[in-house]
Amino acid sequence: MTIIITAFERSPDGGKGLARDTRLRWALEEVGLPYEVRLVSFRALKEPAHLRLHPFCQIPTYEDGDLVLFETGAIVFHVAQRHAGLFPDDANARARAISWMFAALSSVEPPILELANARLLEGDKPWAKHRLPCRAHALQT
Ligand SMILES: N[C@@H](CCC(=O)N[C@@H](CS)C(=O)NCC(=O)O)C(=O)O
Repeated sequence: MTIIITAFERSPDGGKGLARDTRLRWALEEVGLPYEVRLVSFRALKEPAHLRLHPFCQIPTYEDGDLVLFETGAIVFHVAQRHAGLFPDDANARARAISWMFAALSSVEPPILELANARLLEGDKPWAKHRLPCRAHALQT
């Protein structure tokens, strides 16, 4: 059964690969698993067929036969557990790698996203200049 992941039909970065499906592509390619990509439009994200795959109507998703997963962290974790090449064999080293997976998603990604949103979505607001240092500070702690 071929693994199928979803990605944006028209990604906001103009197809440069900066959406979160990159994480799955990277993990799958590292372990040498073939996969197909189903491209979805923004409209299709909200339709029942996609909602069955992702409760928050987002990409990426992962399908492998009967198994459907969402959340990049969970998907990469699943791939890393089942296929050699991503996790170290040593139990403690593996536990440290898992710590870093959680850190990436819950400590590193949120302030980066905040900063990107502050620049891209709120940069033209009159209060943006004052708000930006607060968000930048979160990245330094
Ligand atoms: N925590 C989720 C975030 C998924 C996410 O934010 N996906 C974005 C694209 S990178 C998306 O589908 N945005 C469209 C939307 O939310 O309407 C994960 O890591 O999988």
